[in-house]
Amino acid sequence: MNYTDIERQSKQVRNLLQDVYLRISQQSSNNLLPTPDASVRAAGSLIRQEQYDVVVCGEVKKGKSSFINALMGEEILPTNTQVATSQVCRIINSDTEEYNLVFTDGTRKQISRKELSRYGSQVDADMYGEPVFRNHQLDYIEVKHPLPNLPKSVALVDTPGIGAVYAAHEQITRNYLKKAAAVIFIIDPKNPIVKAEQEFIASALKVTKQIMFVMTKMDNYDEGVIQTMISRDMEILAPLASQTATRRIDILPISSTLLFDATKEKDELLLEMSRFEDIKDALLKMIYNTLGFEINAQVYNILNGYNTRAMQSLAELHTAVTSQPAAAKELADKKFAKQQEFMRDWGANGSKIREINDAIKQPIRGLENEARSLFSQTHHIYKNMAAEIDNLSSLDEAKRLSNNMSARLSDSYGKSWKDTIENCAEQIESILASYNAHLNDLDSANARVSVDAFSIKKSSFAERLTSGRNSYFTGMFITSVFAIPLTLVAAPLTLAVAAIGALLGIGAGVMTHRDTELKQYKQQLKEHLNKCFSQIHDEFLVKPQSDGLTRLQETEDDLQRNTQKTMEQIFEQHKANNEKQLKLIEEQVQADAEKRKQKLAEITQLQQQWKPVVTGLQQAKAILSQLEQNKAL
Ligand SMILES: Nc1nc2c(ncn2[C@@H]2O[C@H](COP(=O)(O)OP(=O)(O)OP(=O)(O)O)[C@@H](O)[C@H]2O)c(=O)[nH]1
Ligand SMILES: [Mg+2]
Repeated sequence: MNYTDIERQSKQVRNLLQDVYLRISQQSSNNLLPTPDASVRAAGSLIRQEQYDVVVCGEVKKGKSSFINALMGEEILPTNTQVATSQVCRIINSDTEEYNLVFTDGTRKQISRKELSRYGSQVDADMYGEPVFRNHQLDYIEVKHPLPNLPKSVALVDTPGIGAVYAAHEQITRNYLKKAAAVIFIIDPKNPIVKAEQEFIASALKVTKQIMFVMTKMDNYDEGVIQTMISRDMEILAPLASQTATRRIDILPISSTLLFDATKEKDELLLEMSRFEDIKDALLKMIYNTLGFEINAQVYNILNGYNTRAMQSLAELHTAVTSQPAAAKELADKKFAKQQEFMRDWGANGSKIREINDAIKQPIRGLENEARSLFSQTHHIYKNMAAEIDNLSSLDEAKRLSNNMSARLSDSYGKSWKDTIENCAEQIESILASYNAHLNDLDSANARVSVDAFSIKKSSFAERLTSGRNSYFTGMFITSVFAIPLTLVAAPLTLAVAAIGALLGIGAGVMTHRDTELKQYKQQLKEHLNKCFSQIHDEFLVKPQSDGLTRLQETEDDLQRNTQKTMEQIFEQHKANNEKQLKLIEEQVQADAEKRKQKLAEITQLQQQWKPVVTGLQQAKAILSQLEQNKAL
């Protein structure tokens, strides 16, 4: 299937699902229907999302930034023969040009194109010192610029190279990777793929199955060399093939240098020589597979799940209204028994709740281990700073470091601490998400009434979609579903980060004796580093706060409490929906003929109104089936 077909179909499914979502949300307060849960709202925001990130990654110096520049036809992103990219740059396909720093708290600051390298280039950082943001943490740099070959719904993301030179770079990239809808992995013909690259690719595949491989710098090598290297790399990557969406590993060669000139000059011959056409085809196919299939399928599953529950509720009520009072009573009794069973298993102290509480212990333990490693002298933040002090070669450098060391340490520890908490929260959220999904299934199973003719039965297709769901989307979906653990955790986090700043005495002149020898300077810097370190260590791991707990314990406590609260909310919502349905049926046992007639009219009318939801879902499913069948083509 060619990508224009995929594009057309993916738009069709998206429109259908947007319409279905709209209809469901219009009925969301209808008393005859179950209240849609948070996952339905999450599906709504997923289907309305305008932009999805295609993340470009690879080892240092393979040509990631050059490839993106070539797509833009302009030298926008910093490139160099030395390590160039130090921050994530998110390129939004836009008709107008604009450059912004985006901070983790969502605030942003516009910068000029010239300033881009000051904030995003390691070469500049090494020369002028790392940029320091007081009270802010840089999340990424946003570049708005035309990307003539790509759809508007795609943001291309340039990342710092993986590899051991700058440990912080790999962390930045790994963090951003979690948001990837698809990945372009850049390699070059110089050496075969190394172990670190294989490991990175394996972890990328856990985020998304949508991955493609591009080999840059082909203008520097003979065709024979390129083909040999491609075969060699394909051999190395072969064990990972089954985990990709296409179940194949293809490596496509390109010359970014030629593509750059081709885009800039709009030169067809150069374009052909750059070999971009093959890449463009594969890239667009991957993008539309992601947008058309993966994302839509995710949304379809959630909306279809709600539709099934709604239809079953209506069918059950229909039975209660049209059957004899005795039969209706039997139905009500059965439903009541199910409800009791549900309360026993899932209510406070129920066996299921105990299971979840046990499952949650593991990420909490992980948080503890990570915190202990972060606040230790073997962590790269401490080790790198100590090495930087050792390597200082002039008084000027030493002074510069004394000026920004505290702020940089505060930034690094703050960021890593935030990552640690977020990692833990993500794991808990995914446990809670499966809990919620399980309860949704249980609700449907509770309604053991023959399902109305126009409801979609759960098919093996739907099951396949669910099991194929990748963790990134689940992650995104659960973040919006269970926002509570994250928001409440944010409070001790901000405090903690502010505390780091205060402890490190930002602004307090560390170096006062301007004429002291470099050696003495170094010693003072080391002492300061050690003092800062032990204070941070004690603050988080040793010193009790006003509530008698350390900051780490407070955080664990918060996470546990919020998890509990979220579980209660999920439970209450399901309980309320069950009770609502039970009440509706019980009313019918008591109701006289006239009231029942009215109710029947109401139900029939709603079933009529609901039909477009069902047909919309059916049509979406038919197109999704086709998209799925053609995925590997
Ligand atoms: N001849 C040739 N040189 C290339 C090509 N792509 C990249 N380069 C060169 O390779 C070097 C590294 O390119 P970058 O784009 O900075 O690589 P990167 O992967 O972004 O590097 P980091 O951000 O530091 O990890 C630069 O000197 C580029 O000019 C290409 O297709 N052909
Ligand atoms: Mg780069």
